Amino acid sequence: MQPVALVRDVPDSFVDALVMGKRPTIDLARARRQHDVYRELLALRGYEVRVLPADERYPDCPFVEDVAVVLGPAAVATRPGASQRRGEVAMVAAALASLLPLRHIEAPGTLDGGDVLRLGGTLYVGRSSRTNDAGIAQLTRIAANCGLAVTPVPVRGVLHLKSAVAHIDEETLLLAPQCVDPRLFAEFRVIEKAGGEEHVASVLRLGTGELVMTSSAPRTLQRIRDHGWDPTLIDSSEFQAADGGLTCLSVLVERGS
Ligand code: CIR
Repeated sequence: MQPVALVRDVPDSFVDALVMGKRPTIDLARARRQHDVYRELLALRGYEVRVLPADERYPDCPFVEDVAVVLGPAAVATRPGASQRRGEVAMVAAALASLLPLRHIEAPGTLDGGDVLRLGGTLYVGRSSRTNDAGIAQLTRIAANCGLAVTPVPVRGVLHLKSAVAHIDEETLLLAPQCVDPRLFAEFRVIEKAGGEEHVASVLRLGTGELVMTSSAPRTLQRIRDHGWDPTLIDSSEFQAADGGLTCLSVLVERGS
């Protein structure tokens, strides 16, 4: 069956998206063009792209990854750590419920999908400013029913675990050692993000194994190429300005996996 990619349109209010540092100027038209390219690429790679409508009340709504996590046989509707984002969950959860049985993270738990990195049978879960211990404990129980273990990972200096660590292949990760302790990933080969590119080097691994990478991290790209991969490059500058990586713009449901 065809894999599905859920994405969500960019609202006009995206210019007011949450940011960790100083407020950047976001070019809305450019953000929408970049979002179109991202969607087209997923469609070209075989995904049925389902586009959910934007909601002006939620500037960050294109970052669908944070509100839902797919665990194979089930999906989890999260409870985002930023209270302003909790209203984003319902629409994405409804779209996912037509595809997979749905579980929910409940108060006082908080969990952002950007903190959940699945590597084989383990979910590495960032303990970040957005994801708390109660959220991790709830996810651990849900994951156990899907045959998955959970390893918490303290995260510093970036928003989410997946801002710091990306899945390259079964043995290899791209990682920013300033942001997470590489010893927690000792069984993997680690490519380090180049200094100064920690926030902009972002990689999305598709179900086919193909890599898609931001075009704004040339030194990190060279390191990845040196290891034999040739990622497809994509410009996501306006989403990076709002602290988003490439994974955050979609929820991928890989069929039959
Ligand atoms: C936020 O602060 O929640 C958004 N501006 C960025 C979310 C990015 N999410 C992600 O990388 N998974």
